[in-house]
Amino acid sequence: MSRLLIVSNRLPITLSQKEGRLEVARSAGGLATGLAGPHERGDGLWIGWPGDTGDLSAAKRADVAARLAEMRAVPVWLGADEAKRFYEGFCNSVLWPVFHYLLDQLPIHMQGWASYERANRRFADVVAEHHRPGDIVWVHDYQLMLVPQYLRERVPDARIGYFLHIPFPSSEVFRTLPFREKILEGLLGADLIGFHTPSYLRHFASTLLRVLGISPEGDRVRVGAREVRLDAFPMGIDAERFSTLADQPGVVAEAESLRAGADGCAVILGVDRLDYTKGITRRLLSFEELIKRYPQLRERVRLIQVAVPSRTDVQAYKGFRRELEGLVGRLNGALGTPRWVPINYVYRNVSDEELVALYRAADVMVVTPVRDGMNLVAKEFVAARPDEDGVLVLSEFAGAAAELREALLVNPFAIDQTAETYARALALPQEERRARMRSLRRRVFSFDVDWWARSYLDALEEATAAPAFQPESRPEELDLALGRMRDAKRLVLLLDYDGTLVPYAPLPELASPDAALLELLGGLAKRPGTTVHVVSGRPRETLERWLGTLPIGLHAEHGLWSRAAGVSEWIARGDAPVEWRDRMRGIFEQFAVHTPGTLVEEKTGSIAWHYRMADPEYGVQQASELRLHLAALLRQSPFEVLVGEKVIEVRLRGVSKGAIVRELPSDALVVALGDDRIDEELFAALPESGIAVHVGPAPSRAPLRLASVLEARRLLEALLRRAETASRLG
Ligand code: GDG
Repeated sequence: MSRLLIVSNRLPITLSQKEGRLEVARSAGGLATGLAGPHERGDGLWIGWPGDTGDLSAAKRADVAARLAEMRAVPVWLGADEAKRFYEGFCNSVLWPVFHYLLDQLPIHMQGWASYERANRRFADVVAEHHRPGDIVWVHDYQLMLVPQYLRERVPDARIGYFLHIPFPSSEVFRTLPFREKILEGLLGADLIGFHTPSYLRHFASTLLRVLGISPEGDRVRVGAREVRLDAFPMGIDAERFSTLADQPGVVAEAESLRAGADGCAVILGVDRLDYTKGITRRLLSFEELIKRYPQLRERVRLIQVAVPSRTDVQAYKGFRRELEGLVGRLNGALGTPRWVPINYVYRNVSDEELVALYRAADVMVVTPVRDGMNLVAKEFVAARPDEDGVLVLSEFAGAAAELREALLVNPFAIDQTAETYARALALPQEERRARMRSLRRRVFSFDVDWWARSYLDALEEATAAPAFQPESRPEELDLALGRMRDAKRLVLLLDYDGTLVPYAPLPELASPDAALLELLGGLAKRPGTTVHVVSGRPRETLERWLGTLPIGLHAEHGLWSRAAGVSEWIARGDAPVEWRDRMRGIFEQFAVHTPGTLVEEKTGSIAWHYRMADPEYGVQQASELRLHLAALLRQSPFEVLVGEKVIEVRLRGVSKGAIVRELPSDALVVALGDDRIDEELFAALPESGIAVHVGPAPSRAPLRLASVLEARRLLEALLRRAETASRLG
């Protein structure tokens, strides 16, 4: 079985000083319990920051590392200042608010990016030091989004999974981050990227398209020659543990005592880290509204709000705490009576037993974050109710709402409606409470944390079992092909233009050849026994203007027109009927008008609609619409539809790049280079002895593959030099 290396910002271990000695203890959190099993199995490791240990001496560090090693934990040491800039400065002051849609919490100057990069680099280095071939690496959360890429750079064939515990926001919000491209590239180093919900996955996919121009296909994205899978894995809890704890006599007694202490009041409970994402302010205001609307509830209901201290050094959290405590005071003053304190506010950590007793004592549990990746508290409440009673009021904006549909769902921003939902929850008949709770419990027990870890790791195993995409050709393979080209008495080069000899430009007319390319093509044409052809989808005029003075064959409009080397006359392979062309033009122009940023290009034998500059998502949508429309329309016509790289083209049937191959001398070695779907026609038409070379990451039938235009040019340049091997091409 493969060894599992878990990587998270914090180790699941607490270090503390006792009488001058460092104590090391396991901590409980959701991730720690959930991954304890997989961590124990095999001889896996857990790699992470051991927490703020001050600046330890080298000897003390070695001592701590040895004690951690007994627990299979590996520390990543970060200097105290560096850790502060990285964790408090960047992770919690910049990434946290952006990913939770709270841009008003952002400092004007987003500081700490360099520390974030350095800390991520440090984590990746430690992982790489411990990595053995075959290991599975599972990286967690927003603090470590660059680790997959950095680790991939150090260990190219590592098997890397990543899981995001917080929401992935809409691209409209994500793209406010100045380092947005780098973050996405960091994540794409992984083989599998997991999210809590399908909607975060959807946001991520659309962000990839909008920010990096990469379009995911179904559940996968192609990145160079690699494939990255995307999927949703809603995290669960250790439901059995919470349920058992809730039935312990001590906990049952504590729950009863809490109820007795409530003086006959119904108990509404909130438990959260003190964080501005958890919706505590609006929750309190909804409670105020409840009392105002239903005065009969005065002295009959109480809100217990546990706020657990969190990120106390971060400025926004200090301010939030002051604001919240002011509000609790104001509301208790305004609503309370001499016999009744409506809001019981507790600011401290509680033990597991206290927590579960609170869950058990509550009539209504209010989990109303304004945004939350999942929210485990909601699931814990359900698990802690073996009595099948209690009502869960849950925010639509918590990831948990995607699963816990039997809760009373609320929009926490709608304060009046939330107040009404509280009233409804308090009045819910027992039968309905039971029916809802039973169903919730089934779900929380079936999809628990073990299920989560297992399903993620199974998917990661599968994703990394075999490379699904053709990798770039190895230097030895290229050397072999180069050798054959050098030895050939007659060599014919068929070269696609855009995406093969020059990179794509936003406007077709901007992709003119540079001096180096003209020199390269000229040089190849002069090479003994060599004939060069540029085979493009472009119109004759453009090819003539850009390449017309070179002694090479030119083929325009995907082979409709050809002009032999040194000849000025173009020969056509077909004729487009006028009435059809007018109809096509009408349709294409309509799409261009309704899709901003697109344009129609008219050639003699074809019409093309380019959508490279359109809104990426809308462009793809419109393109598929246009394709469907054309496919139906052209069934009985002399035209056919071609789907290219951000272009849809209608051309005369029977015209193809492949037609050119049939006219070549049979004793020549034919080598074709292309990047586009249309070039596959060329590859398919090559004689058996021919060599097809695909440029770029798209799937292709070509047995040889180069990463980019740069590599393609290097291969051709090597032909001009004797005896140079591909291993030295760069
Ligand atoms: C992030 C995402 C996502 C808290 N205080 C005490 C205590 N806790 C325990 C709770 C619960 C956990 O901490 C909090 O988990 P949440 O899911 O509610 O929220 P975050 O801490 O924000 O966690 C979140 C999660 O990652 C997992 O992916 O769900 O959306 O933000 O388990 O019980 N437990 C005890 N005393 C406390 O004082 N015993």
